[in-house]
Amino acid sequence: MNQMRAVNADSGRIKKLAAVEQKLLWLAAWMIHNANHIRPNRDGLKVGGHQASCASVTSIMTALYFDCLRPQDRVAVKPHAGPVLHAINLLLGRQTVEKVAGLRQFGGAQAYPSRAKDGTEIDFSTGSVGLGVALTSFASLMQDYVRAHQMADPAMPRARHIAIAGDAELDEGNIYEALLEGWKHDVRDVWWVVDYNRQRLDSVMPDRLFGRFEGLFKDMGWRVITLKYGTRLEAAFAQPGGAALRAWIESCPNSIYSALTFQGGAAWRAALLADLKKSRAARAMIEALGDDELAGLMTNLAGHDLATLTAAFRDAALSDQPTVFLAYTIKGMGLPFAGHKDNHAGMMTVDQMEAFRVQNHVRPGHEWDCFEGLSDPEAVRHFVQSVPYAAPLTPAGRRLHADTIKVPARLPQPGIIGRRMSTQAGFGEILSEIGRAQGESAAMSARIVTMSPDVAVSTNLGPWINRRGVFDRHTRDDVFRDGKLASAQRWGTNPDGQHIELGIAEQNLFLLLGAAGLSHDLNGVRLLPVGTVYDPFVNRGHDALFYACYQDARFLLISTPSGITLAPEGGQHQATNTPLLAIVQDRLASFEPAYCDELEILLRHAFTYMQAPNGSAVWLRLSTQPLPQIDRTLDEAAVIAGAHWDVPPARGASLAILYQGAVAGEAKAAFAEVQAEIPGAGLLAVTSPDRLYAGWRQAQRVRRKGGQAASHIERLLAPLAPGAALVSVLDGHPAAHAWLGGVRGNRIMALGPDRFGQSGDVTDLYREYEIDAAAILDACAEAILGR
Ligand SMILES: Cc1ncc(C[n+]2csc(CCOP(=O)(O)OP(=O)(O)O)c2C)c(N)n1
Ligand SMILES: [Mg+2]
Repeated sequence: MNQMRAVNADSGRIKKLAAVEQKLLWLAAWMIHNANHIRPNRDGLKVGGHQASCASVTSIMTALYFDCLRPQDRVAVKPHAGPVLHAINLLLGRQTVEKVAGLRQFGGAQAYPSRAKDGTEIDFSTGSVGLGVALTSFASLMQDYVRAHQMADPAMPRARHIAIAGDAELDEGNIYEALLEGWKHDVRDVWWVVDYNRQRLDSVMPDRLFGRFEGLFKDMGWRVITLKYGTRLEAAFAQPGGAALRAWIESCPNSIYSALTFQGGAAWRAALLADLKKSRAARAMIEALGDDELAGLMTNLAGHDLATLTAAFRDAALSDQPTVFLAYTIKGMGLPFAGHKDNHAGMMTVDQMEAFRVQNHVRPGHEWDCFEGLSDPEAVRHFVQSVPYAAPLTPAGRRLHADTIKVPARLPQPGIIGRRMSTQAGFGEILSEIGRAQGESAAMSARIVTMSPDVAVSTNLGPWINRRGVFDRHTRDDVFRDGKLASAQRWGTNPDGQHIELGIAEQNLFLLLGAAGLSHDLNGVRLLPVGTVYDPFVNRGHDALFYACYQDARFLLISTPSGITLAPEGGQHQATNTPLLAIVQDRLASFEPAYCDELEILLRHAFTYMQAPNGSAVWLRLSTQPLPQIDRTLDEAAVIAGAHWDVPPARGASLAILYQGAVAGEAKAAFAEVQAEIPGAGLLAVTSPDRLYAGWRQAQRVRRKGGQAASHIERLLAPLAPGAALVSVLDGHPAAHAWLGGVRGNRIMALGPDRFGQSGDVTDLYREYEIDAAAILDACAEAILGR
């Protein structure tokens, strides 16, 4: 009796889920249709959207959001299923009709889920395929980190981190880099649910890929759950003739299966009857079905079977082992182009949409009504409101609150003044001092978490790590230390450690920085993540850096050593483009100090700015070039705003030399000579072309709107004579400075390497790439003479 009741309750639940699934399929398709065919289109450009990709994953998302997910779970949804996610939030009352009717429109719901633009219901932005998937693994690692450090609210249950992935995302290499790194860190509470429709953008995938994934994931300690056939197909397989039917479908190539799905019942019948001549029972089974029933049976894959999906998710939820679900689906399921190989950007025509509307019992004018066309709308509404995920995580949405961490008025200072020292060494020493966790910096010290892709030692993190330890959920011994073998590094791991050591894959660094930099929102725990990487290899992880910034993750990136100053290492290690990346990257404030007193100011600023609601992530480009550290008093606000006068120009001066970073010595040497000829000349230390440029643009905007504003760089250059010459130099592409001539109409000679570097010593390379004192003097002469 009890069992009967349970079965009935379960079939009631599946029916309601099916109603929700029907509404999500309709709403997502309508959202895209509305954007493309109903809304006025001013410019005639294609709006776009992915009805087939949405339909492919609708059952999976129904089963997850309306059966399995708990409020604390965090989900990255494949980008082109954005409309399904918007529709889910609409059903849950967390999204407005106005926004979804404005899909892909300015101010409307975003094409791909966006934390920053769609608001607090989005856990992870997605768009560049593969990155969102991998991010879930790193977010889970960070959850373990804050829990191991007892920083998280103990009343908050552990979240599961779920990626709903397209199968083509598994072609992205960053997935496998993340898998390997996740294995090393023994990640848990991660699910990747793969919408296994065997279709990517261009075509159907080759059959040879089948079976590859399972082995790969298993090798990395993952549980692999293949969800292939739905309940109806499984039942058919159990009937007489079922074995032959199963054998047929198992050996059917993807392309033929897709084509038959598109063609429908009659085509299925013809193909099956032709191939199953020898199995009378199978033929009888097929002949007993009408065309629609046969098509329904043959496309009853597990990824569209709510009973199979929910049972699998419920079962898997009993363990925290990382789990991949390979859920077989059909791209475009339930829509006229289901299975067609060209359906990725395919869209229902106006006539097809009209037929779909009738099929869904949606009255004209009621297209956006969430429960329109259902046989028992009130029961479904009630069901939707009662599922676990419908309970709000916080009254304010899915972002948790974290207090800011106090940054001391001064960072602990190792004795820097009077030494010859590089900014990279200064960084290592200051961080090491912070690592003593004494006095005012103790609170901040506890929240810093460092990470590095196998360059922790060579970027001077070593002393910090020796103080604070390497993080791992499991305590592991340091064989060298315990064997009393001499080593400067103490690398035993334990759950209290504050450095996360990564393998060499730079994308993983930026994904981890991205995850750690969202910890305040995701875990309610403010962290101060610091990542170090060789400056040229920012390029290697650039997409993931872009991605982390797009999510508004907050972290401090230290790229060092940088430029051709890394002289003997040669060209591949000498990036000149990074100062330009630093300018153009939104939500990343970038600096390049020359001296350690500037560095101290900027580090302090970074720890503050990355916590500020209107702040951002911060990037410091450092160098191994030792410079004499002088005793002076700096204008901190100017250092942070991007430049300060080492030697202010006389009013009406005809020349200023500007320098950035490691070439300070060359600029100063040249300036000493220039001063003899032009006593009023100025010497400007540029700490951030990025901030200068942003400030200049901002002032322009204010002025354009009729306001009054002068940016920092405009004020700095104001004393110079109109048309005064500027000569600028940095160890990076000179275009980073060339724009400075436009601020007040100065003639500028911008120096910096603009070709690949090569091995050499600093003297030879600075000469060759024309950033030594002689080159600066030549440029001064040229600028003044106007030649
Ligand atoms: C890094 C990156 N490259 C290319 C694209 C363009 N793109 C968007 S979706 C897609 C194919 C996706 O196929 P799949 O993941 O299998 O999803 P499906 O639509 O089949 O569900 C491509 C190539 C992208 N968004 N990101
Ligand atoms: Mg696909």
